[in-house]
Amino acid sequence: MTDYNAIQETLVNLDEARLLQLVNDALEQGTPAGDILNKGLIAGMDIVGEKMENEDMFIPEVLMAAQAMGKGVEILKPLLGAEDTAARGCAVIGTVKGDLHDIGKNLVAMMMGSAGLEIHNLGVDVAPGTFVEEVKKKKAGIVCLSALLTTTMPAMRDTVNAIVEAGIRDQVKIMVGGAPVTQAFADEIGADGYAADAGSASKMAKALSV
Ligand code: B12
Repeated sequence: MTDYNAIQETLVNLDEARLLQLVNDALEQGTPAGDILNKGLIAGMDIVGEKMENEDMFIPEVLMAAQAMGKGVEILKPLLGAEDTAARGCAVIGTVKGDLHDIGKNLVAMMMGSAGLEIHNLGVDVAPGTFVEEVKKKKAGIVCLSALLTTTMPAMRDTVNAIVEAGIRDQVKIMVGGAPVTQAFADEIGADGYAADAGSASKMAKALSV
């Protein structure tokens, strides 16, 4: 039986080598990659978030945890949700202006990629105009906006408005997500879809791209 608590604790304790060992051990035991991700790494990152809020962990430590998690995800990547490879369309994804959080956005990009979409990942701190340019350049059918801070949620609205002002709103579906984002907020800013996690995001993208 995989000890998910041990994976969470090693992430919180920033013991990267042990963390990667536990991830590999879990895979060898036949634990599904999605469970290791959700019950181990993401649950561990939630604890890191609580500690950050309570000032038990600080930015440099949170960054180290994020890096360790990233390496764990790299191990799991080839095993996560590889469904089919036929291209289903093209999606542009990025974290909005002012926001540097990219772990969740990269997970969404990875899951959508393995669901057969061609993904253009613009990175973090992406200005509304850059989203517009890239959607036009790539002729993307979907644009995905990620925000992890309440202070950067308005940049999502700015991006939706920029897409409308550029006259391309009817050519692209807009999906939004990130911990503080809700369905109500998505509706308010005029997005086409909201999903709470990478798995549902990938399903929604498939539905929107048909
Ligand atoms: C790691 C982290 C950091 C790292 C980021 C490293 C990196 N490369 O991403 C660093 C140290 C840089 C950082 C910095 C800061 N952070 Co920070 N950070 C976190 C932390 C602990 C984890 C975030 C994470 O990766 N979660 C794991 C992933 C898998 O989950 P996720 O991002 O939510 O993504 C999932 C879903 O939301 C969804 N999703 C995500 N994007 C999208 C997009 C679409 C289209 C869809 C459909 C779905 C979707 O799918 C994902 C996968 O399932 C959170 C706490 C938390 N529990 O969220 C705080 C947190 C987000 N940070 C916070 C803060 C305050 C900051 C700082 C302002 C701190 C400071 N004083 O400097 C800075 C801001 C820097 C900036 N300008 O962006 C606060 C935000 C509070 C708020 N309500 O606004 C949080 C909540 C911590 C807290 N409890 O106080 N942080």
